[in-house]
Amino acid sequence: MAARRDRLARLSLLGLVLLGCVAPPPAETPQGGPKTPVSFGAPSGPATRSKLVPLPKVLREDEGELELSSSARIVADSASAPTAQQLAEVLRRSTGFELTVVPPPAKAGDIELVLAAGDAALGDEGYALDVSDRATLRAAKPAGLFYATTTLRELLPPEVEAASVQSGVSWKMARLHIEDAPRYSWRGFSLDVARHFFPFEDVKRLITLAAYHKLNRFHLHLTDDQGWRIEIKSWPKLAKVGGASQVGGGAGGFYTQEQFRELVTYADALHITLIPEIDMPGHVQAALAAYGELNRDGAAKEPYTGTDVGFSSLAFGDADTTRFVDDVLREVSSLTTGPYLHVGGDEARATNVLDYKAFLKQVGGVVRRYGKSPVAWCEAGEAGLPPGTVLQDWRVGCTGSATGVQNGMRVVASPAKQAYLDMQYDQSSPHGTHWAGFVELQQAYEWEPSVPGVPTEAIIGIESALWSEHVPDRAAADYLIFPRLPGHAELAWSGKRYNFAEYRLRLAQHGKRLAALGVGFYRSPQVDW
Ligand code: TNX
Repeated sequence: MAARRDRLARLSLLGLVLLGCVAPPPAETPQGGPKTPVSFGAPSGPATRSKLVPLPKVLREDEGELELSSSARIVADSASAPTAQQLAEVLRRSTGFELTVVPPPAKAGDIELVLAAGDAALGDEGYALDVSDRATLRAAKPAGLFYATTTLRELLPPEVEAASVQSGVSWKMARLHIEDAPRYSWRGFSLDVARHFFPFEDVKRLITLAAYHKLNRFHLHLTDDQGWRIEIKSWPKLAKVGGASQVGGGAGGFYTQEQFRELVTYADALHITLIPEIDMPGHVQAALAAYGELNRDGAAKEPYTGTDVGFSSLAFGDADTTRFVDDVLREVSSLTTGPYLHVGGDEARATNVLDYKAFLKQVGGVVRRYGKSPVAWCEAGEAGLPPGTVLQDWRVGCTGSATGVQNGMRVVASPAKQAYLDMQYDQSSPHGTHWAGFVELQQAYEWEPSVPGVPTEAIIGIESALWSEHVPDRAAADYLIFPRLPGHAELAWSGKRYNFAEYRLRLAQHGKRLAALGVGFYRSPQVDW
């Protein structure tokens, strides 16, 4: 009966698809909509539209083109010079042009970057981009100017993203006017480096790719049962012992504080706030394995290399544990420039409910004392964390979000059925898992952030998450992250919701850019690549 209903639902969905209007997939269909690609012709609107992910708010195309030539310069005053240098670096690699950064005035054929406080209406992250006899990028703030440069890159042929000089490409873009600003202030991606360790260079590369998609939060899940990945000077065995394991028994690894600071600086330059997560009071076996004194019986636990969750817990009320929490949060707070510290709080099944609430309330105070604002998984919304705490809502029925919002917290949507990048696309995906279902591109794209009991104004954004129990390395990560992440980025950035039938055509173009960037993405059958 249920199977028949499901078939009927799919047939009527296919009917709508053939009529050219795609309804969102039924809420309870976990399989991601139709598998067979359907052709729809070119996306409506100007040709440039097909090149852009995420789509800007306003796009008007004019007659004619501007060709970037070897005599072009990047014109910037001192305030916009850092952004100009970043753009020059990208464009030089593939065009081979000199693209010197020079002060104003600009002339025909140049790229001109203007930071103008008078453009305050563009907001902190908005920008305007005009292509006429030159390209002019304007913003009120450096972040906006940076996003203008990512859009400019999309106007040029995909080869612009290549790491080496591309010969025989004419670097033309249409004359046009774009005005743009993001829908959400929180456009996040999270990477679990605890279950499988990802080397420093891999993390940097993913920060670069997140910034390219106009994301502005990069959350590192640094600690879990299987590994502790950040050096803590006052508790050195956390990284040395707790970091020497991972799922499946590999060597693991950790970041020194110096490396972590370098990641923070690197992300800052790309207008991304790095958010470290120290998951507590559950997900702590690696810490319990590093230090006997964190265990009630004084004996260090065995390292854990499996994939279960919810079995470990800190020992409450113990002086060593209190000192551990304080030391760790103090040291980690000192490493970031951003305001957030993620304290986890998920799946604490081995912790008694009253202890859980009291503990997280105390942790919230410690985070505040060290000048940061907590982020926590939605369960922690019940725990009396301070107002302003950001709750990350990940599962259906997590009532903590609604409670938290009543107490002045805000919510970021990370629904597993759409935003968990460790979910397989289908049965044949070589990596990932499927506890929340299979998540094909359409399902990852066509949804609206909403959390029961939470008013839409309290939802400040979305965050995609790559958990890594079943993601052993960078190639597997690329495959699962891309191309679902660009869809999430559009959802987070673009004010209006577009349908998959149109998006898939733009994504096919975007795939060429991902390929030029060296991303080994999944070539979903839902897109004609
Ligand atoms: C749930 S989401 C978890 C993680 C797992 C993930 C696997 C959340 C807050 N907890 O511990 O890695 O599922 O998909």
